[in-house]
Amino acid sequence: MKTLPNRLPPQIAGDNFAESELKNRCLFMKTELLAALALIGSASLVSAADITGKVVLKGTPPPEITIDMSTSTDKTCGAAHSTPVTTRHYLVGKDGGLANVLVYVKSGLEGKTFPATANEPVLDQIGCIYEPFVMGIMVNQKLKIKNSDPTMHNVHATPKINKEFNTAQPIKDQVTEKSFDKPEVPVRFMCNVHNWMYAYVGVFEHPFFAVTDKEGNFKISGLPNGKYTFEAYHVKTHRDGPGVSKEANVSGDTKVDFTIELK
Ligand SMILES: [Cu+2]
Repeated sequence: MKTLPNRLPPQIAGDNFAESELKNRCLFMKTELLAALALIGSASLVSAADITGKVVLKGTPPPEITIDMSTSTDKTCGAAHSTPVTTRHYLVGKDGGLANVLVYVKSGLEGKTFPATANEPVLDQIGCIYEPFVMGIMVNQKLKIKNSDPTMHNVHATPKINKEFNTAQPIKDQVTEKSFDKPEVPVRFMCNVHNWMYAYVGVFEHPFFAVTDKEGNFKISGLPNGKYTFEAYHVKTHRDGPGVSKEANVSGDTKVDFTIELK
């Protein structure tokens, strides 16, 4: 940057303005440059990788069970569906891809802390079914539990590590906010009014988790490079046990696939 000769006094007001304006602009450019350099520096220090993969089910799962809502005294549930509703134990897509599997970093992040993200995911009750069936949240992240039905639900979380709660939601569009302060995979949700209603929520100390889609695919974004153990947990297969784990050295975007075998 060329400095302005300041030994010569400005002759007119216009010159004076031009000089200070130029100084300001130079200062601004310098600040911008420093900010850009800082960004480049931090990006190279905490390079973040996307972990993608597929969870495949090996073996033939038992058929789903039809949920007969007509047995309930609550007729609003059955009326909400025009086709039979079944359990969602094993949703298998193309090439054996298994849906509703919680995939997450099980170890490798020790000593690091991650504050709960500000977004508030929704666990909905619609047509007397929890939606989604499986989801993940962070420790202390606010979870919105919603009743979209014109009937009463009784949201009952039955964790083993976290604090149990049991909340009636008698009004349509009622929302109750809850959170869990300890990691737990999974926290089971049921409804004390409709005995077929279940949902499973994984609670994690970090944001590196995902739930497989209907083709069994998942994506975990923004994981710093490092050595990790990943876990794929499926409610019906793994129940109270651990899921399937896999170690991976992450250096940039990495593919991690899992096979869950029925015994
Ligand atoms: Cu219910």
